[in-house]
Amino acid sequence: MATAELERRVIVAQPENSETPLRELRSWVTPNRLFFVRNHFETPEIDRAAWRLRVTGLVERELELDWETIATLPTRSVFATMECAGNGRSFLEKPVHGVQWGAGAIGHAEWVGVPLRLVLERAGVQAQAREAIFVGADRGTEPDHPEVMAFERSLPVEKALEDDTLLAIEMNGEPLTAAHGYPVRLIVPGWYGVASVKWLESIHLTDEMFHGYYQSVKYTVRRRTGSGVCSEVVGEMQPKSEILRPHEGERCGVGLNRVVGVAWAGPDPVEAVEISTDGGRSWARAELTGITAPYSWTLWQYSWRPAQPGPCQLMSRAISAAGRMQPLRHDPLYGGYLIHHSRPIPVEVAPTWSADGGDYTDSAAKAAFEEAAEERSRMQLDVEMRVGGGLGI
Ligand SMILES: Nc1nc2c(c(=O)[nH]1)N[C@H]1C(S)=C(S)[C@@H](COP(=O)(O)O)O[C@H]1N2
Ligand SMILES: [Mo]
Repeated sequence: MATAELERRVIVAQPENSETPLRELRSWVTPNRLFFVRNHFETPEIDRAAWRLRVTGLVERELELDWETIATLPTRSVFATMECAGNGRSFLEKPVHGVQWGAGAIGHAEWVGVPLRLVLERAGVQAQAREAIFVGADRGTEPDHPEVMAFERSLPVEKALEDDTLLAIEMNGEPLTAAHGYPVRLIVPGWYGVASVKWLESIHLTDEMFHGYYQSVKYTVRRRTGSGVCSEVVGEMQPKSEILRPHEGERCGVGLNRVVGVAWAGPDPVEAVEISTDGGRSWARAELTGITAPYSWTLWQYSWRPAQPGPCQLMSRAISAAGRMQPLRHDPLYGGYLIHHSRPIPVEVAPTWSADGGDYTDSAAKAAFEEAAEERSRMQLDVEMRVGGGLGI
């Protein structure tokens, strides 16, 4: 399929909540116009000439910076995968409230921006500051919050000061689009997308814990601790993988089939991907076919040669460099977030080898096809690599 025909898959039209067309992806980097959009409110219209970024609260000097001032500061490039914490919600056995995402609330991009640290150092963060609150320009209400509010999230000051926490101005070499946070958005690599506040307008330093709507009523999970269960704000992305092809219900054949997908592990590089073709009973290693780096998803493939026709359940699981493994079940304490368990993809293995839907019995044609399939699996990634200053690539 030609990339030009692809579009984001709309889940909610207004405000836009749309998915990356994951099944059709062919590239390591997700093109901007296909990159998923998660909006809580309508997209604000921002005039860059009038736009200012304010830094207030526990700082030596409050700042009001215009676009030109920010754009002349040194920049840094970080490749990072961004996933919405609610990605995959529609696959939960028990329906949970919220946007009913399929698998595509995720994308991978090169973010170029000014390290937030440079701006915070200009302001001079006071020693007692514990959190930085980030405020977006979008405003609206929620059913259980009828008063108009801004989209606000906080980070611990230490996280805000990390080199790779960016005030991003470019995405894949282009200025941010309105949908993705023009003119400036926060990027917190390795964390669920909710941390990366779009249309950033102000940053407020405080010595208190921030309990805004999007990190108390929404975007929190419960977690088991030694003594019970505690509530936690959604932060780092969990290890996860997706089978991109074959698609659910697709007809495969006895013989060579190429299973391809992506895997990611938040701040960790992916160490390995395992595949099961029997619904999770046995597992084999897939081949990582692309770059493995902190923050970035990794492409993988598996040459699958089923000997018998019949229905099959394909599953994949990611293992991070820190040894974290994607689980087989959703943790009910996570509710509608952190949905990162392996999901079986049912496919049908046809009795004869087939390509593009036709059945072939000619063994020379079959051998040529298998050779071409092997060849394709060695193909270069279709992105020009530029290695930037970030910890990720
Ligand atoms: N101002 C603002 N920032 C926001 C949001 C929002 O609704 N408003 N959504 C957040 C969520 S939940 C996600 S997953 C990411 C999505 O970023 P994207 O739309 O560029 O893919 O933006 C985050 N930043
Ligand atoms: Mo999200």
